[in-house]
Amino acid sequence: MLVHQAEPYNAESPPGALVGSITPLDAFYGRNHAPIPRIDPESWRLRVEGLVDRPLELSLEELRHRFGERSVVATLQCAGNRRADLIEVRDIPGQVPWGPGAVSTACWSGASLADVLAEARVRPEAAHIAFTGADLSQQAEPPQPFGGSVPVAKATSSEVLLAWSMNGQPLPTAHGAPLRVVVPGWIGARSVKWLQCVTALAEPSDNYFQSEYSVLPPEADPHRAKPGDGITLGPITIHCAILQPGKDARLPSGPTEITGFALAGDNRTVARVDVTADHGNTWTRADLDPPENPWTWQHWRTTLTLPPGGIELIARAWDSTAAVQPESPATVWNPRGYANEAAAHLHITCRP
Ligand code: MTE
Ligand code: MO
Repeated sequence: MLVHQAEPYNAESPPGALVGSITPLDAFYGRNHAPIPRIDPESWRLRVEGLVDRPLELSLEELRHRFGERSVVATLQCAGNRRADLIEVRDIPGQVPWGPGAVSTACWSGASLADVLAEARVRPEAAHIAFTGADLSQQAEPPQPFGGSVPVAKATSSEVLLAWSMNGQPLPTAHGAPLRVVVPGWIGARSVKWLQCVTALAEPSDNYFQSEYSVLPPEADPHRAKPGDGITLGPITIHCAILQPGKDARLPSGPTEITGFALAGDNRTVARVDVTADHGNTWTRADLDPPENPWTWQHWRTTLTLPPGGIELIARAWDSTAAVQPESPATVWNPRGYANEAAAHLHITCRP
């Protein structure tokens, strides 16, 4: 792991860990805003409340027995992934300088959130479902538990889980045990770990982190921004990464295999990935693995014949709505350094 911070623990997956369809538990990235809370799974209860006709309080055993287990393979990606490329455009103080490894894929298992909400009978005036974790973050003033919300339509989609298991193992403490939300296709921040409370609301969550995860205009001062000043992040957008060759690799010129993955946003699929080694004069279409589902990365590969010298490889992905990644991180720079959706760039050197 590439550890950015020991406490709270923030570490990205090394590139070699992202080549498989599923990321092993010990290589799955970790993103935390506070120390990992201590929870006794025996006395822990999930509360479901707010604009519901039947508030619930459920133990893990009750959740398992009343709702049964579903599994969904889904990629989680932090909205701060690839902030390092934005920092090269202009500094972003006080934020984790993530490289391209704040993204991983797991097979999540747990109860369908839709089933739990149906049991609680969400009232028609509820428009958002908020999640609150058990960890207290000092980043908020005064300190607050981590939380956020998604609209009712997303919360009641079949892919949204209250997960107690990851890759067939009990959910690790670092990833939210005893229970976490998994919101496939949305920024990682909405997949709240150490879940305590699910609340049906008329408005989005007023948790600090709901509005912190937003794109501010370039001239804004992030320390003075108020909720509503930015574009609140939700569904992720089309993204891709180059996995092979590695950054700054030195290799022989000639036919060279280039590999990577692409990830589409909520309910979209990856339509195409193109790669260039000549600044976009010619693009080669990569071979793309078929999608597992709309919420999981798709690996791709192609072979380019590379000349000797310094080379910049660029890969760009298109989604099923024909949205394409913008060329440069400068286009999308923002004061908190979120949602860097620019095309993947990588420098390598080829020997004659
Ligand atoms: N949930 C809680 N309770 N506390 C957190 O700090 N971080 C969020 C989300 N859920 C966070 C949380 C963010 S920003 C991301 S990207 C994902 O968890 C990361 O999940 P992981 O650590 O399991 O990879
Ligand atoms: Mo995140």
